Amino acid sequence: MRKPIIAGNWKMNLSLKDAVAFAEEVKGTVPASSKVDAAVCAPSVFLAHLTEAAAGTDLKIGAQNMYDQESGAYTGEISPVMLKDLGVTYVILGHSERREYFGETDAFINSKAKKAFEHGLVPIVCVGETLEQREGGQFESVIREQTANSLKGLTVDQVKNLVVAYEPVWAIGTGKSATEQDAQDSCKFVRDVVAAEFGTEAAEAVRIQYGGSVKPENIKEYMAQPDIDGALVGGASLETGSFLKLLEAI
Ligand code: G2H
Repeated sequence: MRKPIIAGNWKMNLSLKDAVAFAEEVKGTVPASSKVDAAVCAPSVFLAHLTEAAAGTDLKIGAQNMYDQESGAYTGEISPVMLKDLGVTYVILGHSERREYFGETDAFINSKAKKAFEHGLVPIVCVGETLEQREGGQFESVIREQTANSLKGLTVDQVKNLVVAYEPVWAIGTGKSATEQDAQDSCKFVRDVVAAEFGTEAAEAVRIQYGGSVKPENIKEYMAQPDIDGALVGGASLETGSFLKLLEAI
């Protein structure tokens, strides 16, 4: 049985004061990590404060990005060593906003995923098609390529331990969520690609999240699907009440 994982993706939102207050408020209330993995992926400038606030609790902290080098002349970048040093657990890689606005490629995301593992971070690797690609019948080729290329060269054990977030770009922040059947079919397709590339053992173990306008009102339907193991949640993870409701629905 795969353990569910609910991760908030705060994107570029909240103030430091709000972020710390959030962690203080939810850290004692999140369900036990034996039942569900609960995390918030925060802007990097909040991470040190959040890992300190949530230390020793079942609320885990994630970053939203990292660079694929340990250190050096990379102005403005953040290394996996730094994230690990702060007590960060997860790192989102290849979110569609990074692919779209910052030109991130599968090869770059793949390089980051390898570095994340080298330093003991758990990558949440994002894949997803645009509306144009879906309507143009390219769903399968796009998702196959993104999944296979982003995970290329990882070991079976690494694949078993990472998280893939399937997020259709047309459902992100738009309020237009995929139907639970569409989300299930897409997550199943991702799992089939993992099986083809890494074998059935890896495919059975890898956790696949659905993301895109998930909220307390619709999370139960998604979580009831056999190939959906959790959710990557943007807007609905910004307030403690709704974040806790998402977890209670598991
Ligand atoms: C998709 C998701 C979080 P939202 O980007 O990764 O955001 O839930 O606001 O659609």
